[in-house]
Amino acid sequence: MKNELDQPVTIHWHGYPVPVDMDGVPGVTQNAVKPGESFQYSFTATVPGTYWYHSHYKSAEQVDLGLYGALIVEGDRQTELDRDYTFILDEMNSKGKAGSKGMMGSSNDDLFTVNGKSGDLISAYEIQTGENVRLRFINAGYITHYMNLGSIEYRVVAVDGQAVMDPQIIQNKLLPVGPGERYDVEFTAPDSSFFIREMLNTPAADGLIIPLINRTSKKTLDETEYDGIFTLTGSGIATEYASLASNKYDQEYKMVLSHGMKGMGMIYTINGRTYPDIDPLDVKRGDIIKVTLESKDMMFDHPMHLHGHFFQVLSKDGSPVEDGAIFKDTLVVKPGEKYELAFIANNPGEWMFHCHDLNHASSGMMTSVLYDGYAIPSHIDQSQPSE
Ligand SMILES: [Cu+2]
Repeated sequence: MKNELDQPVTIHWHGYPVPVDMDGVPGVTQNAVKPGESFQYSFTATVPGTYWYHSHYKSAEQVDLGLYGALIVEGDRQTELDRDYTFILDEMNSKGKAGSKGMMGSSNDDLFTVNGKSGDLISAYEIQTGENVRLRFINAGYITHYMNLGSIEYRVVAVDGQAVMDPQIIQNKLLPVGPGERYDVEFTAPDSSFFIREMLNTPAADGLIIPLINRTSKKTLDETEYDGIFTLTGSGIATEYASLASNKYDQEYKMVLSHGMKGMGMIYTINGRTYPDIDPLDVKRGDIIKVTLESKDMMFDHPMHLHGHFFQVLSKDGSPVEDGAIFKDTLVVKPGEKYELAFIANNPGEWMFHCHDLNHASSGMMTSVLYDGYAIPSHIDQSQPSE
């Protein structure tokens, strides 16, 4: 990567389990790459799935202004696909402003985009009757987008890059894609064209309509009603890893998420504190770790993202997730919700664990998972902003 910007930059490979020195966190895993300088990121692409990459330097500005892209690691089933489309969802400001949230969390963004485009500028994506189509949704923005896939029957075949073992047929349910999350869906192309629509009740949603065009058909599926929202829990799905649900845990941590005021601005807190004054989660290599994420924030969603690892969602609001092991790297914690997670400490280093509303991260909601015996290399200047 060569930095031709007039400010420093790094690249974080969101979701992909890279070695720690490739993780792209300034002041923790590397020095920010100064204007005119270069940095070589290298890692092996052995874990198939849908990931993305983005700046981790002043990311609330740099990601908001578009410094991101998709990272697709193709899997064994790639040859079975006739079409494979990636849709990166985002919100933008038509006046080109960054830092898109006001002090009280209200958004100034007036455009919803897919692959950087909105409204009539959105490309048409071709399908032909009977084709096996995969769509990869990635959310690079700050709010959950609720996608209506028309009346087609689809399967959610991967979540945050991780293959689902027994994907069930879903129909007339909105697909919610939270900040930082990825959902891969597959379907057999119908004998008609159809539209994918964002269903949030805001004018910006009207500009996020993705046409899937079947040129051999004159039919277009009607705009459909929907009767619910796809949820991970209770959908009879499971990813391919062995469940950690009945394990004994080597360490247990609790992270209470909230917000408050400091001076004239908002702060977003973990256990009442802001980064870097939050104790890291200390782990040893090989440990199985349990983390309770509890929102005592009655206003804001907090899409919590762990670098370098996949975690299993064990329970939500006290009810165990019984349909199998769901492994993710980003989890939207809505106001008042409580989740239990577990992960295996299998990637030594220091790894950020933060809110992926990047304004919340830069205003305090960030901590790290720190391996026993690991220290930040001495050549890294720890005074740099890490978010
Ligand atoms: Cu947050």
